[in-house]
Amino acid sequence: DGTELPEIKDYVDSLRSDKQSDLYGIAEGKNVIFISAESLQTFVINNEVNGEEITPFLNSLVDDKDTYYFENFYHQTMQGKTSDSEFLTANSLYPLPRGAVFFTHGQNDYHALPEMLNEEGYYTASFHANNKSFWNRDQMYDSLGFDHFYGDESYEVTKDNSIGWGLKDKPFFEQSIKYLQALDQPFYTKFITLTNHFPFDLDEEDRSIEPYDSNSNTLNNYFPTVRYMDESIEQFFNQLKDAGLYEDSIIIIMGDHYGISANHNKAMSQYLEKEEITPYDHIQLQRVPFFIHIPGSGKGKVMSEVSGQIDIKPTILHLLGIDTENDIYFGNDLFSDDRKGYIAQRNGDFISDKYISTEGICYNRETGEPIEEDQTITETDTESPCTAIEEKVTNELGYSDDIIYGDLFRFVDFTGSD
Ligand code: GP9
Ligand code: MN
Repeated sequence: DGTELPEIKDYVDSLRSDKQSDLYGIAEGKNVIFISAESLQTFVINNEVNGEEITPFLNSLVDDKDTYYFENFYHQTMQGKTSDSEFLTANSLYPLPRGAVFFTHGQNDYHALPEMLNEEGYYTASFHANNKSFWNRDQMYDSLGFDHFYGDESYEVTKDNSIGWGLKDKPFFEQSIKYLQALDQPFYTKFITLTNHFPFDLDEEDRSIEPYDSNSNTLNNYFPTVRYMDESIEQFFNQLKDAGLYEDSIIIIMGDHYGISANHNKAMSQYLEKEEITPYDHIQLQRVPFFIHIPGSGKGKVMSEVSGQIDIKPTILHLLGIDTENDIYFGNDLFSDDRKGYIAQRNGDFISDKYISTEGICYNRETGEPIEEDQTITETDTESPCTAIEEKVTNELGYSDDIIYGDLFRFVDFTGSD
């Protein structure tokens, strides 16, 4: 019956400040084009394979004066993979510890980003050239407030223009433009890429760089498909310019989750020239790129703050100048000075400004040294400095689960007249 709600509301209110950031409203009334980049991890950014740049276009965005790039941004997904990243992005709630919330709680009441934008006069749509019922998207998208879902039946998919999971990214973006041009503005649109998906199959003709050479074909083939996706995104930027949609839009790019699992640690350590992949390294490999591109803003920079997918909803709303005072969510506006300072992983691990906690060990985030062995930290006499954050993380994950399992938003009046 929602008796837990006041306690949860108090908690989420304590996570944020009343003061809006300097960028509040900078993109008011603009279209939002959100690109979910399949399996894109941060370790490929500004990196090379066989002496070749892997992501030349994304690298150029890192240095672009209109782009904010978050170099310490973490995915927070579990078994629901892409769908978990969609859930985090839309709701700033955590996915579930088991299964995919898209399947298990697709009919809950949510107060999601598409629905909120809808109320502000935005048209909202998702584009993804896969079967609409995959991950139960057709049902969940209704619950999240999307006006329309352009699934595989909206695309011309042939043997020639598809590989692996379906339509290749370049024809996907190419064929999407006509739909985008026809939408009422302002719009919020999400594009989910597909080619850079395990097992990273790619036609010879689409391969601009050669695979890596290690005992893992997965890692080896990852690099050419990442490059293909990079090129498809560059092409999309140009198509948006040609279509006259670029100037009035902000473009956001996010890696959805890791592409290279811990099964490939040996090859990964070879590639990264490390003796081994430690639990600390493993957490650092959960970083995925996050870009906010605001044409004409001129103030872009590399942001080093610890951040994650939980932060996307409040960040977008604040950029658009939409107040979130009565909303219930667990992230922060990434441009606010007053943030939580930690990112929770679904299994209770976390990354804070100073520490990384995983497998019960507390590491210095900067050095990667376990705290007990780190002479520079002195406040460890009685308990690990990770303990206090651990408690908050457990608490917070529990509140989020309560909301989902209890379908608690049924009982909330988000208009603020409480
Ligand atoms: C499927 C695509 C990939 O439609 O989003 O899903 P994933 O396996 O990455 O969750
Ligand atoms: Mn995915």
